[in-house]
Amino acid sequence: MTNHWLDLQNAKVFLIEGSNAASNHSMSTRWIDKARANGAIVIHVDPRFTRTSSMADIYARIRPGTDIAFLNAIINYVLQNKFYDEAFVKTHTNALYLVNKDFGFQDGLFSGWQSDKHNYETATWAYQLDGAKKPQKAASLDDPHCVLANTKRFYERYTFQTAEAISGVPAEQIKLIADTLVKNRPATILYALGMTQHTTGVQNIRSFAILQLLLGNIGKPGTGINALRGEPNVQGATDMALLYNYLPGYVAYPTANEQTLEEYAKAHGTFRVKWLINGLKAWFGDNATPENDFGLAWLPKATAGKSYSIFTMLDNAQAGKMKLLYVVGQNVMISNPNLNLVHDALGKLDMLVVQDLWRTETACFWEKAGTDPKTIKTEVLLLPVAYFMEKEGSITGSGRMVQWRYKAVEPPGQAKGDLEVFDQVFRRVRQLYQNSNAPKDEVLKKAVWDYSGPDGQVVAESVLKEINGRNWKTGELVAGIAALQADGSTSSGNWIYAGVFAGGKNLSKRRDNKTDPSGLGIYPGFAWTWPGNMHILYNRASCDAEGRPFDPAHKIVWWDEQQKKWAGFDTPDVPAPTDGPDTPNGQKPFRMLAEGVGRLMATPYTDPDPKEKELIRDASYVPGDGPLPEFYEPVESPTVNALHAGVQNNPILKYPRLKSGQPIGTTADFPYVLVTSTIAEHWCAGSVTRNVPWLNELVPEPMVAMPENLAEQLGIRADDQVKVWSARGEAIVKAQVTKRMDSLQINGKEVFVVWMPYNWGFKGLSKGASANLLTIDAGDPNTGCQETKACLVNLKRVGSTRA
Ligand SMILES: Nc1nc2c(c(=O)[nH]1)N[C@H]1C(S)=C(S)[C@@H](COP(=O)(O)OP(=O)(O)OC[C@H]3O[C@@H](n4cnc5c(=O)[nH]c(N)nc54)[C@H](O)[C@@H]3O)O[C@H]1N2
Ligand SMILES: Nc1nc2c(c(=O)[nH]1)N[C@H]1C(S)=C(S)[C@@H](COP(=O)(O)OP(=O)(O)OC[C@H]3O[C@@H](n4cnc5c(=O)[nH]c(N)nc54)[C@H](O)[C@@H]3O)O[C@H]1N2
Ligand SMILES: [Mo]
Repeated sequence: MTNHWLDLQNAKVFLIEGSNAASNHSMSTRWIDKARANGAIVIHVDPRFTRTSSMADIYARIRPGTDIAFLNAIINYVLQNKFYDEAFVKTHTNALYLVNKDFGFQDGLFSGWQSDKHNYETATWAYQLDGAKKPQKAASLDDPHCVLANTKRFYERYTFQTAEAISGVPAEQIKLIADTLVKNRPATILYALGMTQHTTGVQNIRSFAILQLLLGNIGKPGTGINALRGEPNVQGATDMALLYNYLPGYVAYPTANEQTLEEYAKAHGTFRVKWLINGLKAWFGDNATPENDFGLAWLPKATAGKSYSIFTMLDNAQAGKMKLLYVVGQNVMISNPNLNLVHDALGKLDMLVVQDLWRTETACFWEKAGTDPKTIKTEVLLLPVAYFMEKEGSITGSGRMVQWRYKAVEPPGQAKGDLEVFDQVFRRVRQLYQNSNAPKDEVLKKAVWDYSGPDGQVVAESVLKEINGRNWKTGELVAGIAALQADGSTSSGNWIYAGVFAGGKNLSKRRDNKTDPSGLGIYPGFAWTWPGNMHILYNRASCDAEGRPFDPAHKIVWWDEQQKKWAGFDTPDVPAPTDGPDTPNGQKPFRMLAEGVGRLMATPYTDPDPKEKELIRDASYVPGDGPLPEFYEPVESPTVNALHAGVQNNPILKYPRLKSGQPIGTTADFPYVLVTSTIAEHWCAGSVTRNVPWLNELVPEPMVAMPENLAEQLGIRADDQVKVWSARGEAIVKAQVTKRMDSLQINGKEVFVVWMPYNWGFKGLSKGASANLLTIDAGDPNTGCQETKACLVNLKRVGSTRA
């Protein structure tokens, strides 16, 4: 989230798109309801009418995978009619920056397309630079080469009528939604999996960014782009480098081209190298010195441009190239798409280690129906672990708030907390390698590993202390990011968490829910929010160029002329608190981008470091599939791309990845669109909830939901047994015939969408067919996020469950 949960109460409009917040983030409704009581308007865009739709003033039914067409029509309307916030756009975005004159877009492809390599050369997307390698700016927004002009030209094709033909949302309704957003500010956007689980997932979110930047809806109370995160600690997990291409704190993972700190700085900038040095110091301690580049050589290096996502792992397992897979808290035999292939891959491993609470479908993959366990050579080890109330530690929620949780009960039997398991595994592995001289094993020998208290038990807080960081000479815990140095005198396991343990106090334990000086829901003494206890990111953008709040009645930060520093109810999001609006640092509301302003076009730019000859201060990354979001059909689609039939799907996508096991179905055999998701009554893979009898009573089995008109066509009645099959697998489940689903008119043809929950499998108290037997394992080419919100299936009645 750019903003945070309590801030939802400050919005005048909610655009909830690709999220069933009322079911899956039910706490959000407390703050949405508070805003509604003050007259806020709720817009919900979803292929299904859900509990969230029932709280909406405007519900728009959309075809899965077509949000870019829908959003681009709104953006086009804003641009054509100059409904954008001109002061905000000129000061806080790259609208005035001049773009390379060779930039263009034609027939579905941006300039720089390399058909042999299947990707883009991005030079033509770049800014025009001056002699000091700084971007050149136009005198006015009318300059035909500025970002805003390029953006406007790109969006012209997206009329309300075009968007209706692609998405199924009626043109008048798109206009109504656009007008509602234009006339009522601030507006906030809430999104989740309906937007991300697509082969255009990153560009879906880019559309949100462009819309909110144009409307001036960033950095202020009641605004923002708010990802409602999933698993309780998934925000914390991604902060701590669960993502394969990052070290903790979203610091680019070093590749084999970056063997030294200098090479790393050349590629990623001196800004990021500082965080890397503090990380290395935290991980390797006294072994990390300036002379040995703080032990950078000991970190395993990635191959540049290679994906290390779960798909790569499973593809490697499938090809027999992976020996051991260690699965912690994930039930891949339920939650990954194309499950028949996953099953095949697990059976080709030498060993599978599962660290879980239960004997899950993954731990028991050899029990799947139709499998002869004798043909599987994989040895499986199950390590039983404690559940959340049986251990202590921190949880970071969607609003980046870190909260401490305490242990309530002892774990049963031999189960141990994950931290304790990792501690024991690490110590034993290190023991095994103590006599090795191989360079690749240095990482094991040189790592700092001491998380034990006096009694030898691991102490969770000692991990949080390492994450916070220390002054390496005095041993004192650092007070915040500003204290971190690039010379090895400080450490921090994750720079964005520096300050969580300021003054030796675990601030994530704080619980002051009374003190809110802003009156806007910012409680600085409740827990601790990264970075630096900042609740609203980009909050510098809530002020004009001079540092005065655009909306004095809802101010959160400002430039204090008397004190000569940035001040406020929230921690100001500025590079340096004493660098005023008359300095370059005072005009960088988006300081994590090399140019410091919000990007309407995402152009490649590296910022030269004035202090370091030949090095850059910062490099910013661009999505591989374009500087602006273009609509492409899902891999399996019920229609042709209405904008450019020659480029049907995301052009940089490489799918299928394997020679077999990844077939692509077409409408001739699979006429219906399947969307999958979770339900309020079960949790994800269902490993936990399908073992709770009360929840099984609420929703005892999986189903396929379909509209009444489709059920009638196929002769299906409610509760009939229905076979659902795709190019990859089949499932037999109960029919749910419902008015909540409906068909859509797409490119002049009727298209039917059906839905299945993905929470079932063959273990647990409630068993049922897995939806992921049907889904496709194509992923967004930038992130690898699976396209489990759109694939093609067929349906047939196979029997009745009625007496
Ligand atoms: N009770 C409960 N709560 C949960 C979970 C749970 O299992 N149970 N899971 C947690 C986890 S891990 C996560 S990630 C979150 C998920 O939270 P959500 O993202 O809300 O979950 P979904 O229901 O998968 O997807 C949201 C909506 O997107 C819609 N959708 C599908 N395709 C599209 C599309 O192309 N465009 C648009 N506009 N909408 C689309 C779906 O119909 C669905 O209603 O919930 C978390 N909360
Ligand atoms: N078709 C389709 N597939 C999807 C999705 C979809 O919308 N559609 N959503 C996707 C999303 S967003 C997600 S997050 C995934 C979720 O998929 P998974 O992560 O596979 O599912 P979970 O059920 O949340 O949890 C996995 C396991 O963690 C175990 N567990 C719980 N607590 C602990 C603990 O403290 N320690 C350890 N070691 N284990 C623990 C549980 O017993 C469970 O077996 O599914 C994805 N798959
Ligand atoms: Mo999730």
